[in-house]
Amino acid sequence: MIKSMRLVFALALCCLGSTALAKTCSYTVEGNDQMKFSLDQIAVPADCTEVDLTLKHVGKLPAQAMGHNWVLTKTADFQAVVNAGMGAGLNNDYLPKDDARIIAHTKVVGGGESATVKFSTSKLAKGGDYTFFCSFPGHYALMKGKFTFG
Ligand code: CU1
Repeated sequence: MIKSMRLVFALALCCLGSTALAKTCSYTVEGNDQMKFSLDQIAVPADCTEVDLTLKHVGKLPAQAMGHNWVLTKTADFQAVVNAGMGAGLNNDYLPKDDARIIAHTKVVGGGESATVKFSTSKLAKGGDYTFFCSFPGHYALMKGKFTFG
């Protein structure tokens, strides 16, 4: 009896421990018809193991005219990814295909729609310099912000 109690205790310790290690941190960013994001900065604490990011288009215009996505790259890669995505078209979310510089991205959404992306923070360096932006042609000038981890 005591042996089996010990086993249960050991199991509880094991599993409580592992859930405490996994931590999803959720963020919601709104985009509107004025080509603006609701946040210009996202600071993810070091204990987050996963980021769950939802982009909500609170405007009314369709994706063809005022589509928005949420894209994350290193700040050093941001301009090159914007340039490479410009001609990629709406069907490719205005992003170069299978580009390793893109850490995470949502699809392009229009007014009233939303999209979510989840990604592991193991892809991020603590103290790294990241930029999030919308890759719809021309939007990055206004729709961008600073993203930090740790
Ligand atoms: Cu946009």
